[in-house]
Amino acid sequence: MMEKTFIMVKPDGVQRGLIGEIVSRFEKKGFVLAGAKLMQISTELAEEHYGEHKERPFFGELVDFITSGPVFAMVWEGEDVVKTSRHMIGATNPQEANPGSIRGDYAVTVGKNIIHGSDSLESAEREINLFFNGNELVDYTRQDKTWIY
Ligand code: RTP
Ligand code: MG
Repeated sequence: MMEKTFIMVKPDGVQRGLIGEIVSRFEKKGFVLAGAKLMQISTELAEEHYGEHKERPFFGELVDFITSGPVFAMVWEGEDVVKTSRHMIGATNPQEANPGSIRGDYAVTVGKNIIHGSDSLESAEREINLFFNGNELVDYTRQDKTWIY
């Protein structure tokens, strides 16, 4: 099923120069970039985005971290992209993330795990609407589509 998901390079990934590497992985996989922007997240947006974790002990740190520097927000499109991108990202705790996954290859601690990806279709829709206006997303066909599907 063709889906869209929200992917974000977190402030640690931006500072460590990993935007290009992460874009490259999704691009080479065959997913289609529908929108992207470098931005500074406000506290309000951070609290809304991570609202499901409001009661968790790490919520304050999580909001402080995600607002501590610019992030690179993206929308990627493709068949089963929500689930597949979670595999590409790897386990939340990089200690458990498989080598070959983004967190497995580049991150060490759970608090600085480089990248965010929506965990379900519903989250993807919610997060895309939270971070992007409709006119910031582009609908087009990649020339290699018939070699991927
Ligand atoms: P994300 O939402 O950032 O993509 O990460 P995720 O789905 O893999 O994990 P989630 O459970 O949604 O947790 C969100 C972020 O909170 C931080 N966290 N810290 N100290 C802790 O035990 C702890 N647990 C989670 C992580 O940075 C995680 O990405
Ligand atoms: Mg999550």
